[in-house]
Amino acid sequence: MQVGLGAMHISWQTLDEIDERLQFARQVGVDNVIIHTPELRGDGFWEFRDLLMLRTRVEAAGLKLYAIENMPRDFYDKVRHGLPGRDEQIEKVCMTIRNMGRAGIHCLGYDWMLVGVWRTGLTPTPTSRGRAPVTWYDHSYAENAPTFALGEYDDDTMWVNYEYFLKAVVPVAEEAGVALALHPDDPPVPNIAGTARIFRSTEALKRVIEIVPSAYNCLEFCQGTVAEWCETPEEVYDAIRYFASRGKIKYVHFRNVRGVVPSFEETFIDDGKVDMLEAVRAYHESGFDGVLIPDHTPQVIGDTRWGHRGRAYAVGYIKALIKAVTAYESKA
Ligand SMILES: [Mn+2]
Repeated sequence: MQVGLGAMHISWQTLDEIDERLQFARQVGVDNVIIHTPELRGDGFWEFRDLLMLRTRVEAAGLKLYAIENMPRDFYDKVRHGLPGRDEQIEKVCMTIRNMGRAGIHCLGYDWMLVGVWRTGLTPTPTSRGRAPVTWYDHSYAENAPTFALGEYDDDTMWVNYEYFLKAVVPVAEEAGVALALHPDDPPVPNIAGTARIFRSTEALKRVIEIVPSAYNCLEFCQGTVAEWCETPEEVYDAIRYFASRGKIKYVHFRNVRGVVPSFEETFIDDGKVDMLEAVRAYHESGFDGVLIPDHTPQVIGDTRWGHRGRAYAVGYIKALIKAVTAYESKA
């Protein structure tokens, strides 16, 4: 189990900033990074050479490029929407996967949310520690959202389109040696803007790994999202054990929340409903050997827009938890 840092949106135009963030990651003891939606060149897919350059850039900072998280939405919008042209897009997604494998990048995180991640506020709340601005979601504020531009999508349609995609790409991922890692729907409510959000329960994630049984059909386990749908912390630890013991968790968005859908807020890593020490213990005991990353963090005084201080706090906390659990184990 190692610590990583992610959510670094990069483009070829902002590489200077990226080098600084990579250096920062290394300074606070990070081993791996997950690059979020890199804006590389390429017509609907990523080129081998650009992927390789991305990897060597990360490695030059003393880090490993563990995964790329999220392709541009227009790489597979027709696939997610079930529209004509989806087969051509799937072929290009397969080219991206093959090029990643050739470039030595072995994990691709993705999601299946038609309207993306939603929050209804980024403010201090009555319960946020030190009145830190946190992101929160209260479904009552989202109920009047206008219907998605392409119309309504129900659960069955979403599942059919998803299965079509998964069955086409997993065999290619196996050949390429690139694990596909699905992020659950955040927030995990049944519907936003007329679009069903199918990955909103532990049962749904179990179905995902059963559709195409493969070591390369895996999860980007957003523990924060899982906690958003679990009434109790014990349900979170059980989900960790279920998926980690089956080798299905490639990496973890290791963050904490208060509340449960339809209303929750993000918290500092040590201030939410999940005991993160118990969570790390569950990963460790289940044989998890991937990466924990902080995902997003609350805003603290004097921080940068990207959140250097908040992220450093979370990374330090995660490193200490890993140390505590592994030291505890070796003495037991
Ligand atoms: Mn997440």
